Amino acid sequence: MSFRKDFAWGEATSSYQIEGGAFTDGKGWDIWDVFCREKGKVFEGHTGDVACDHYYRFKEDVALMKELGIKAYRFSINWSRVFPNGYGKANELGVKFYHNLIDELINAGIEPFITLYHWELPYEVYKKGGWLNDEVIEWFSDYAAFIVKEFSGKVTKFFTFNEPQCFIGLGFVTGVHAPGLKAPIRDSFIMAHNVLKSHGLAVKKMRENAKQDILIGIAPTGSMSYPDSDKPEDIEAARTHLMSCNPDLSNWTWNVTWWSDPVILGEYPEDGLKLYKDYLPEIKKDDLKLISQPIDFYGQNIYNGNRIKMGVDGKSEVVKRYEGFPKTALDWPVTPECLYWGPYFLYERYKKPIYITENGLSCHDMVSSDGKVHDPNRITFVESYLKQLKKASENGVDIRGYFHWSLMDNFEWHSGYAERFGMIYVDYQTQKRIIKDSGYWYKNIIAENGENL
Ligand code: IFM
Repeated sequence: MSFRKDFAWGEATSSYQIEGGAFTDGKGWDIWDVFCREKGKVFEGHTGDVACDHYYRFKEDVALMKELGIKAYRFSINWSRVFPNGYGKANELGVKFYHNLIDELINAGIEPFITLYHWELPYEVYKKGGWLNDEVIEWFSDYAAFIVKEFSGKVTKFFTFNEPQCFIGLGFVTGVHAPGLKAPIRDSFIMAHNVLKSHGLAVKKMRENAKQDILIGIAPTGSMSYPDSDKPEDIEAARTHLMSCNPDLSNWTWNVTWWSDPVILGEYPEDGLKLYKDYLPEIKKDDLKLISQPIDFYGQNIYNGNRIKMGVDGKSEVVKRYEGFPKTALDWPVTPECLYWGPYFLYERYKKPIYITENGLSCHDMVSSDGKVHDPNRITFVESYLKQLKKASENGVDIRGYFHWSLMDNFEWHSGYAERFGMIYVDYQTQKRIIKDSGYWYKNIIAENGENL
């Protein structure tokens, strides 16, 4: 089968990156509101205060999605818009905003996919210790239960966390993202364990509170590994490389298995337990039982990967990229093969239906003299990646959907508005939107269900 008939052709965004309305209608501060106000943390002092002004322009944005024929939209809810303190009394106006957005999507024939956490930790929760404080497990799962109680009459697909690798790694290990800390390594492992326990308890409470059957997943990220050739030893080397824990403690969060094995297989990977043993908190049997609450699908954000071959010493070896290797505006390598081999290896290990929850690139887009935005590099990139995904689907990997990152240009974290990832161009001075060439191209792919790839 190429792509399923009900394939979720999607676009993705996140709340802080597009909404704006940062201090509107009772929203509480989140850690990004605070971080952006620290000198020198974000490119040229940019903030998400206004971003794409989506809080006020969501109707126009949904209309644009409809024009593009988008079938599914993955967006995140800002925890601190719903619970300004992280727990306690919900903020009715914040909840209403998401109801309005969801109703607009459904009326436009677009299926909403909700992500509960795309990095907007309420500042009040952070002040109480954030992910280091065990109480966060109750607070997050209560928030998750509330969201499901509120929206599960209309929405059936939910993701708990987006990219725990990033929000723990960049936020608390290297400190380039909010809250900008370089915590002791031991603390980062406590936080990671609490994130996973929060996921598990959230899944449990979400099911208990759902008004109809809902489907739940998680959306981690990571660099994929793909073989240098079709030789079985290279394939095995790539598999091992992808499924190994990162020995570099200064960057340890960048791996697949430390996060996904406990969630799906109910245990931490053995190599990680050995590598990280001096830094781990107590891991109880009951913790793993909680973390591995059954989920329905597996999300994976995939942007690039490494070519791997079997070394002469019988170990996986990264093949050096040739001079002039294709790269995006952010200098990320262009490696379409990762959208075949990534899902292939992940499906083999976790045996769950897969959604590609993010994939895309930043380009140096600008408005041309004809008033249009021509972005041939984005078309080339997405086309080559989708071809690989199609091949994976044809070879039996259960791929349910693809969410391009991103619907529109937005606040790219510490790079501010300097990077453009959207299929829709945003002029931040006027908030005018222009559909880029890639948007029209994607429309065509969607209309043909990818048969024209
Ligand atoms: O913009 C981010 C997104 O928030 C998380 N995944 C990667 C994207 C591009 O950097």
